[in-house]
Formats: sequence, structure tokens, C-alpha cells
Amino acid sequence: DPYADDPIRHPALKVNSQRPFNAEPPPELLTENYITPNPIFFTRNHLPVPNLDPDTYRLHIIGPPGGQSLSLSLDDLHQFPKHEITATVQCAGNRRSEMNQIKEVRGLEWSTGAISTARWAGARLCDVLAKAGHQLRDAEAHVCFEGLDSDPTGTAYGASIPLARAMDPEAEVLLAYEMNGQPLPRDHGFPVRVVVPGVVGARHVKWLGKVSVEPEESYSHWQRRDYKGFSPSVDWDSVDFDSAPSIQELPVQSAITEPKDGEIIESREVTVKGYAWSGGGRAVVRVDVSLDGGLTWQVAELDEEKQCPRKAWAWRLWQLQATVPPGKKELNIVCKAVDDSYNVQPDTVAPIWNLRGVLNNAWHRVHVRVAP
Ligand code: MTE
Ligand code: MO
Repeated sequence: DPYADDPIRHPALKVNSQRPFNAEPPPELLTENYITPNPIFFTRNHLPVPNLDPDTYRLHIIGPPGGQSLSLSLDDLHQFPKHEITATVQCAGNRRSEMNQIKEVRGLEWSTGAISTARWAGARLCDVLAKAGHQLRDAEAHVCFEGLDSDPTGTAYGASIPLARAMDPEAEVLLAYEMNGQPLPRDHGFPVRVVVPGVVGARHVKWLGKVSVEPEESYSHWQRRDYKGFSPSVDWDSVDFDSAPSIQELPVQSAITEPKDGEIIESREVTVKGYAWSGGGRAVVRVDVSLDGGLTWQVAELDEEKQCPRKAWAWRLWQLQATVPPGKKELNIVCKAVDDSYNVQPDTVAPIWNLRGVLNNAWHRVHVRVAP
């Protein structure tokens, strides 16, 4: 059993698949803290978790022609200036289960918890690339990452991001060795992973083994044959993966974490809680909440956490204290967020349905009953 050596996990996680391990925190725990505690941070593994020895670990950075390739130990990586950021990681499949209710999709049944936030620390990728002699010459070039996890044929997990993002110090792409002040947990990439703030989780390659600069994006299955969006009309017979760009920055997103769907509200006051986030460093500027399926709206209160303009890498938690309108027997609670480019979420899932069940950012809806 290639999974026999996987780490032990927190019992509160809702497990979507045991081998490989995929799990999300329950909604009420997800928004209990702005920073998600490591043991309940959502986990998305495609393969068994490698067991790497930090003493013999080496990260290979392939240099450009005329530059120098680097073989970095963990100590070597610590010699680069340490950079810290708070960033949210979201899987493209977050909220896939709602898409599946419209029409069957292929993928794990994620609810609203394939998203979490941590304080990450490590070396900046741009500093390490510069040390190897890389420069931003070719606008089409990608930085390709390879994990040390692999399938029985020896194929490693891989993904890539544009070189322009990797070389931009303001994009704050990290080769992270710390998560919330601790060495990375095994499930989250020990000893080193990539963190690409504002970009889909799939590019945050864990158990990082190799970094290279290539004229085109990674040839990995997960870059070219997965993690892409398509029209609702495209099915598995007609899909042409080369026709769509790989997902990088994600669209604006929000979800309700309290109350839960199907709950019974016992008082005349209801507290609605949730998270909101947008890709590319775009800040969430407003969250609207409706108790009547979208007929009337109230503006939620956002947390006070500091956000840097154009570098809003982390989510905002929000809440709304509302009075249940007299005579109401049920509430159709809805939320939608707006980012600083005034991007909004689509109101329903069907028009953004796609065969792989990615990129679901429709208004999130929760139905509750009111106790008589
Ligand atoms: N890196 C490796 N090496 N192997 C993987 O399976 N999964 C990716 C990414 N990095 C993956 C990986 C995907 S799809 C996501 S969403 C994130 O890791 C999840 O990161 P997490 O498990 O720390 O939450
Ligand atoms: Mo993912």
C-alpha cells in the first residue's frame, strides 16, 4: 500500500477521499479563525505523501544557458531573505458538489471548505531564480515546478506559472518552508512548497523537488489536461483541453459557513457568517447578504484585517446580524461578494457548469427553517 506511510490526520476533517487523502474542515470551524490552524487546513493530494528527510533534501533549480544550476539544502534556502505573507489557498474544485447537483461532473465532492488561509514564510522565488542567473527575457516563458510525490509509473505532480509572475517581487511567490510559524506539515508539502498568492491551489506545488524555466507551460497532466474551464455545452466526447487556458488567477468567491443548510433557527435573530476572497490580489470590498433568495439585500460586516492594495492575498471573513422578518417560516440565505475591480459572482450555477466541476463561484445559498 503506497499510502501506508501517510500522516495521521485531524478527526474533525470531512474526508472526501482517503487514498489519496482529500479533506476539508467543516464550515463552522473554517471561519472560526482568520488563520486556519494547520491541523484543519484543507488537504488536496493527488498521490501518496512522500516522507522526505530534511537533512538530505535538495531543491534543484535549473539555471539558464550560461547561468548556474543550484542544488539547495534546507539550510541554503534559509540563507535567502525570509519573506512572510498571509495568503489564502483555494482549490479550483471548491464547491464542486453544487455543480454536481445540476448535472454530473468528474471530481471530488468538495463542499465550501476547499479553501484555507495561512501565514507562509520562505524564500522569495524571484531571489532564488535571480541567484541562478534567470532574467525576464521571454514573456511566454513559464516556471515549471515538480513535486517529489509520484505515481506508480514515476510521474511526479507538476504545474507552472508565468515567468513574469515568478520574477515580480510584488507578486510575492514563495518557496515556503513555514506555515503558521511551524515547519510545513507533511500533508502541506514538507519540507518546501510553492505558494503563489492569488493563484489557484493547483500551482502551489508541494514537496518541491525541481524548478526550471521553460519556453512553454508545464507538460504535466495537471497543467494541460485538467484545471481548465469550458462551456456548459462541452462534454467528455467533445472536450479539447488545448482550446482553453490553464486556470491561474481565480474569480471572486464567497460562501456562507453559518448557519448550515437545513438548520432550524430558534430565535428572532440570525447571525450569518462566511468568507469572501478574490484572485490576483484583488481585495473584496463588499459582501451582500439576502434572507429572501436575493429579493432584498443587506451589507455584511467585514473583518478588520489589513489588506494591501493589489496584494490582497487573503480572504475576508464577514458576518451579518439580522432580524428574522415576522411571519417567516423559512429563509433562503444568499451571499455574494464584490472585489475592487467590481467583479461580481454569477447568481446561479447552471450557466457556469463545466464537465470538470471547477470554478464554481455562483451565489452561495443556504436554506433554513424558522422555529414556530
Ligand atoms: N503538489 C503536489 N506535489 N501534489 C499535489 O497533489 N495538489 C495541488 C497543490 N499542490 C498537489 C500539489 C492542489 S490541486 C491544491 S488545491 C493544493 O496543492 C492544495 O494544497 P493543500 O493540500 O496544502 O491545501
Ligand atoms: Mo486543487
